[in-house]
Amino acid sequence: MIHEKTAALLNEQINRELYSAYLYWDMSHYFEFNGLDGFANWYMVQAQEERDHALILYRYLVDNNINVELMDIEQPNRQYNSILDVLNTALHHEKYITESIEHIYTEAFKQRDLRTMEFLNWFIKEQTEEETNANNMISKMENFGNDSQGLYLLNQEFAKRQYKKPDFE
Ligand code: OFO
Repeated sequence: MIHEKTAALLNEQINRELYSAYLYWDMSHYFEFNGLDGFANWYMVQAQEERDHALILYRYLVDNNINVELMDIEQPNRQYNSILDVLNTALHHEKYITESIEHIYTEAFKQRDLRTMEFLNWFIKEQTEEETNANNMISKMENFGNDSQGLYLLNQEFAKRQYKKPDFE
């Protein structure tokens, strides 16, 4: 039995994941408009993954007979002043999402809700990957992105990212 407080937090997390999708879609658009189609691809794939995260949460709640409420999705902030500004915003956002997941886990733990704790383990692992990816993007940009040739190569690298369904069982 999922406690109503935990259910409400999971419901809110659907919205946070959809906002993540919206945020990365907006970042993709920023790069599209600045001639960096590889970066744009990387963030569009990320947006697709975030939508999947929302769907995984949705399915968990519905399968546990919880009535889901889909909420308004906030408009993302579009005022980026550099590539690094976008990449740092992404890292900052992922840290916020990690805290949010950990908060839900803590609530589930308080309620002795082993099922939800087990469910959230996947998200906890995923957040490590999300933060690592965001950190790597920043390091690569700082190390190699300062001249046009380096930026060109990074753009080519990021163009290779392909969407794949999450390995959630
Ligand atoms: Fe859903 O992990 Fe990023 O936000």
